[in-house]
Amino acid sequence: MLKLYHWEPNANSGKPMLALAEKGVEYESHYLDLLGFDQHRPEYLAVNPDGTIPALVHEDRVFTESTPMMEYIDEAFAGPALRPKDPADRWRMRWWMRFFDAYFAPSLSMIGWSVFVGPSARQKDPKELAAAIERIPLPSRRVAWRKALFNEFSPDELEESRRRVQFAIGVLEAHLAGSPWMVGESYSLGDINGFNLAYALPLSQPDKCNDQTTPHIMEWLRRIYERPATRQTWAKGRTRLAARIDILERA
Ligand SMILES: N[C@@H](CCC(=O)N[C@@H](CS)C(=O)NCC(=O)O)C(=O)O
Repeated sequence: MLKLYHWEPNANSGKPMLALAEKGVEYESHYLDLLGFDQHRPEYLAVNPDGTIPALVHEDRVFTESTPMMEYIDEAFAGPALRPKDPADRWRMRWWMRFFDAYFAPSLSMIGWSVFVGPSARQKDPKELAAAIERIPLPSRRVAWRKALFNEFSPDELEESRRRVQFAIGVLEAHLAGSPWMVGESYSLGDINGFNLAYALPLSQPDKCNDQTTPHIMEWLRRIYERPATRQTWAKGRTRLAARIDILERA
């Protein structure tokens, strides 16, 4: 049986969820509450010792890292192809995915952790929080949690993230003005990757992403939102994070 350990359909967890839905592949869903630190519990560390989400288990092998995980899903299962055949187009798709993962995501994530994850998790008992931080296996994630929980992102760091988000939105808008999808004429993992990052931009960055300033991004987001696989995937969301997708409903 195929198992996916995931949180909300959002960012990294949403990538394999959406890829599996597009291919029509059934899986056993294991929802982990990221804000409840389920990802650091021993049961999950036995699956992914890094304590990060998502993780896919197929035929007793564990797959981590959401972007190569999507490539595995596309390759290993039947269903519509989610990668272009042409080698240059495939390179271009990976180029976009690298841009999303290495440049856009960390900046957007820092803003998200400072305005959503930190304040939401801070509601818990401070002793419980300190113990939860101690259980985090990866030092880099421990630092990220500490910064979010104790509001330690510096104004300079946040400003630089906002600048990068603005830059990335500009790059995306310029590209989509000349192309319906991230690569060529068909929907691919590049779009799935970008959508998971960008679906809530009109809500989280309303001054930077809106119908007037970025009409091509808005149209691309709405087209992806209207796909049955996207509807089905976001219906699995349990919190107001995933519910933000309603912003893409056409008036
Ligand atoms: N590069 C990894 C990143 C995984 C990751 O950091 N996931 C976040 C959620 S989007 C996480 O598990 N955070 C929980 C934590 O750090 O405790 C991937 O793409 O799968």
